[in-house]
Amino acid sequence: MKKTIILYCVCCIAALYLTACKKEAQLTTASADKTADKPAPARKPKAKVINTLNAFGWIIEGGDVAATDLNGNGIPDLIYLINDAPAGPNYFRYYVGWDVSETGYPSSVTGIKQIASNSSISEGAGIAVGDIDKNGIPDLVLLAYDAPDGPNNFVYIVGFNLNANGDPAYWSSPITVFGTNYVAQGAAASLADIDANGTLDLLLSSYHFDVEGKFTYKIAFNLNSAGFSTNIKDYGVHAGTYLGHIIQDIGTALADLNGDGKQELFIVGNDNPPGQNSFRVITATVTPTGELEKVSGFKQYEGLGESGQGTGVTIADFDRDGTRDILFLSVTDTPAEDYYKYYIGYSITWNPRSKTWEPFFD
Ligand SMILES: [Ca+2]
Ligand SMILES: [Ca+2]
Ligand SMILES: [Ca+2]
Ligand SMILES: [Ca+2]
Repeated sequence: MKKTIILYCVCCIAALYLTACKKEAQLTTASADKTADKPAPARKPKAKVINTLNAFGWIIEGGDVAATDLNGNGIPDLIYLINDAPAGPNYFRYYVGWDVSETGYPSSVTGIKQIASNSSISEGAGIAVGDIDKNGIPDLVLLAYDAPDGPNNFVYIVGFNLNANGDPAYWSSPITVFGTNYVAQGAAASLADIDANGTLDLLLSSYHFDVEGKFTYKIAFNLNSAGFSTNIKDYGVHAGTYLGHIIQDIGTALADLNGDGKQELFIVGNDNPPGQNSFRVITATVTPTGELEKVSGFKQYEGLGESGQGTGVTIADFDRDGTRDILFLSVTDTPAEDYYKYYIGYSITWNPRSKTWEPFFD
């Protein structure tokens, strides 16, 4: 009898506890509903639109694109870059497209700007924008991967304090960082505060060109106001980052997509077999010490053209609905002229089934 009473009491307590939990759960649901009650961003149907702009290059080895807001009106502007690599000295050539539409086409463009890329046998180029010297005005990193026989180097320059036209107040000296491999096809640069200490870090990467192509990278932590770092870490070849073995250039983008203080990384390769190209995309998360975790397999997206000599990727809220969107760009070679070709995927979201970050295409 005593046992039954005790058991009864235990059951009562358990039932009371469960009821309390239920109430708690209901409260949580109610407050979650309140958040969900906010009007959802209107997602207008948007077709995938392929934009084409002249790339103003002839023998291109690498290209990229960066979204920023140079004229300060809240509408993303794009900076388009190629590394023109004839025999002899190579040149960066870039221009700005102001105030792009929801599908990425600029309302107007600047003239072309040209500056030495401090390399002569380039394989790949990258662009990144961020406020390195912390004065509230965006700064520009232009990267070339110099790949002569023997040791290869990342060589970059920083244009500090861009005006609305995309011209910097001054350029840094060329900054050289030993390369990550000797047989590169493609390189990329991205800026973010990877170790979350309030100072920007520069991710420099290249793609190791062999049958088991691999992504290799370094991080230049905490760039100073002259644009260089005294703490560069080499992460070598990263296993599980095979994108293909006919990759022509790569692009990278960093953004903290889930708000946990760690940067998500997009690695985009332009796979260039005979015939139609494709974008191949791996996503990962970069830990504050610079290691990659949650590295996905590659997902293939529609390519642009049959000969991509440059690849770019950049993240911004292009349709201004409060979600981040991603732009994939190829610098496409034709016998006559070279073009930037690109499109946007919207509202980057975590796909728990494929364990990768993915945009939507309506
Ligand atoms: Ca703008
Ligand atoms: Ca600045
Ligand atoms: Ca930092
Ligand atoms: Ca958006």
